[in-house]
Amino acid sequence: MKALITGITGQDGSYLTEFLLGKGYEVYGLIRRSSSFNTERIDHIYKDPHENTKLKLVYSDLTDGSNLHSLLNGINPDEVYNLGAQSHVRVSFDQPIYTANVDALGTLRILEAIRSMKKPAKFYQASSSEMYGQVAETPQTEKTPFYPRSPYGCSKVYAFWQTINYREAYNIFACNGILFNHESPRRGETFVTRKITRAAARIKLGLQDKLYLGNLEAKRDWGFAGDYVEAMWLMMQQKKSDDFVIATGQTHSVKEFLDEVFSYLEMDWEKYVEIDSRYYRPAEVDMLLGDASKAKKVLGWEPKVDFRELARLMADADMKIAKNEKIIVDHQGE
Ligand code: NAP
Ligand code: G4F
Repeated sequence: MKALITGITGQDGSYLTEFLLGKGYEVYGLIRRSSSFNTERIDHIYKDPHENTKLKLVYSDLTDGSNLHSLLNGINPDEVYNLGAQSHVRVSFDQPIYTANVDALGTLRILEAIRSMKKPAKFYQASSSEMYGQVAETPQTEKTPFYPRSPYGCSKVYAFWQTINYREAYNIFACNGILFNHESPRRGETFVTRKITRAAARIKLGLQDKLYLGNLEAKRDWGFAGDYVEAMWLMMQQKKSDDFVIATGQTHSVKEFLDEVFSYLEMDWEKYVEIDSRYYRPAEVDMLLGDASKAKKVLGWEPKVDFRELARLMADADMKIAKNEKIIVDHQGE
């Protein structure tokens, strides 16, 4: 089996690559040209002599339709996982048009490329709980109406419906995974959980004094990224394509995440955290809580890592990084 992943250099792309290689897939990943290295999350796979023949990286971009068209027709993958996106909600308010170009139209460009294939590949779209925005009901299911609250959320709603439209209009196997927030030690450092675990570890070792955050009352249904990529693959193995909510069924505030991490590292977060209005959003999503009953029933999927374990595994990983940083700082001071 041959899979193509957009967004392979991101958090989910790296876990999904490991997962698919483990299943014997040949994996093609689209990477963007960058002036500095951007393959840190997959370097360990690429450099592994057992895996590097089965992982191939090709340059492309979701804004480049003709390139996507020739790549897909040249590679002829069986499955396409569209994980590439400008994925930061706060940034989408600063760059709404770019975000729509990549997240909304980028999805359409991939779908058009798939439609042009002799044997159209199966398609997975990385849809998001951010589409529920100002939630119409709690918990949120596949039937809950969307009310996006950001340019990112609006772009993902567009991509969600285009995915369904290509399924219905052209009979393409196209599914939406509506994933609630999922985190890991590979999470980007500007998302709130990782920002907290990075800072807490550095504060613990005296490398940093303060942590500046925005809205601490927001609540999210946080799961572990490693668990969630399995659900993506399971959706692609069904007889019929469909849409699934993937979530833990528990919601916690940013404050609770702070409590969990700082108390694990034996510190009181209130001594270090300060509020900076720059991190507030023009419109906020106050609370998300997913109901993954359909995925449990149809896919047989279950989350394995809970909130406490997630906070601790991220804190442990960031303590390791901070210890190395401390050695360098101490060495420079000698
Ligand atoms: P991430 O770490 O931010 O990774 C995003 C990936 O998209 C990176 O590989 C990035 O490449 C790539 N990308 C950005 N702009 C691109 C463009 N113009 N063309 C091609 N690739 C581009 O995101 P993630 O957390 O892994 O999330 C994966 C997907 O799931 C995203 O679509 C996200 O919106 C969605 N999602 C995430 C969550 C979550 O909680 N993590 C929940 C629901 C949905 P560079 O490395 O070069 O920047
Ligand atoms: O970690 P966040 O930036 O994640 P957010 O906005 O929920 O988006 C993530 O999850 C979505 C799924 O629902 C994905 F689709 C999306 O791609 C992304 O992965 O913020 C979480 C909450 C927000 O309410 C935010 O206002 O934390 C609050 N927050 C408070 N202080 C902060 C901060 N968020 C960030 N990034 N930085 C802060 O300093």
